[in-house]
Amino acid sequence: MKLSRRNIMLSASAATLAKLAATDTASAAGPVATTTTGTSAAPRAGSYRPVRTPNGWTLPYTMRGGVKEFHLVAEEVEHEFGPGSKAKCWGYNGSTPGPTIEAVEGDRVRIMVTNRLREHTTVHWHGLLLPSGMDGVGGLNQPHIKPGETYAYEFTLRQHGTHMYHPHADEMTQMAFGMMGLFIIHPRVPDTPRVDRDYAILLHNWALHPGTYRPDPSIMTDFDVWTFNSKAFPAIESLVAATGERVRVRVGNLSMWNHPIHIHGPRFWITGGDGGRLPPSKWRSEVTEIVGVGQTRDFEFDAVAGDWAMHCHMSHHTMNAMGHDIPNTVGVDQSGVASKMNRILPNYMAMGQDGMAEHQSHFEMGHMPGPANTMPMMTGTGPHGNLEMGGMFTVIKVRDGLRPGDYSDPGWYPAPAGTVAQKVSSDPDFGTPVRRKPPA
Ligand SMILES: [Cu+2]
Repeated sequence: MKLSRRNIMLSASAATLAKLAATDTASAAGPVATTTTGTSAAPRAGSYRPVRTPNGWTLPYTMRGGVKEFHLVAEEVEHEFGPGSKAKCWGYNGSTPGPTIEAVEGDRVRIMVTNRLREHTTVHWHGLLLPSGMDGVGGLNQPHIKPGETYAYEFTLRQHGTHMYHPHADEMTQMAFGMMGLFIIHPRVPDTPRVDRDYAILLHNWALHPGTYRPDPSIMTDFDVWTFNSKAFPAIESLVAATGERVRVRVGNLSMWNHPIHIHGPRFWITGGDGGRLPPSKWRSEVTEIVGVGQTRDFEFDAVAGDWAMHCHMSHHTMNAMGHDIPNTVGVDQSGVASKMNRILPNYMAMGQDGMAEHQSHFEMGHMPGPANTMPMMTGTGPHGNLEMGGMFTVIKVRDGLRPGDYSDPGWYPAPAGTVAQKVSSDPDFGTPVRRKPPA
């Protein structure tokens, strides 16, 4: 059976940037970006708790005459989706997604955009309220930014919420190659309840066909790699929190599919998105929330101890490069097939007779070499065995007593005795389950 799954790899520059982001996002975001929770003093206007972009980073700014000045550079980047899958992508400042831009409602911002691509580009500030000439649609609102040129966008932030940026020039190609980023605007006056951990994730899909090294922009529906912040499981960082902390996960979608994002464990509420944080009377308790193409949604919950999966609920979106249009071998007697096939294909293995789960173990034991530069379809190992996941999947790790701001991976959850599902029999005829009779 043809297996194709993809991995993403980190380039050296992206790894350096990730390290920068992992040190202290508050310092990267500037001097106003500090608050403490648990104090009785009213939060200072303009202060905020910086977001954390898993596997990503936040763009520093410079204050010039009361304006926060950012500088984006559109360029080709060497990107790793996960172990064994690298590609030439396009992004900003050495990474895809580009760095997260973070500011406060009421700020005046200036964003320089330098084009180091070999074709023109622009940047559209998706969802932001701004003058028409700053909206970034090439040819409509402004001339295109030609290779080598730098344009300045300048506007005042008149809202708060979870927003995004992306090109509005040759969008099909430039977005397919990974040009996009998050634009987080905090409220001028911090509202309650304060969040203790504020994560931001951008969803994307990639037609990185098995054995290739550049995403295919011509694909409309049939993608190979599904990513959170341009990483596929198991390369996606875990989201870490202390028991009882208030956690927000902001999710934006600039892919070509809608993604039903599902969080296991705690009850979560949809508390806002591109419209900012809603009043609590508008919050919705959900188990799965579709984040549509071009939308953002904020998920909030009080952290409950454990290891909790967070993933897209489209089952093909939690796999890496997928072999499409392959024969269905489940239930097919394949005895003798491998020995016959081995005369023409020495590495052929007859698989899939009893289901697909065996793919991961065959691949990881090296029995079944996959195509070059391609992650296995299913991968990842947990404390109890193979996870058989990929793509848009990560784990929220909640532990008692973590220090505020400690984002280090705490390992697997040490479940208290008696709270783990356990084997009670190995006999298929065990017990007296009630079963429907087959139709006469
Ligand atoms: Cu999905």
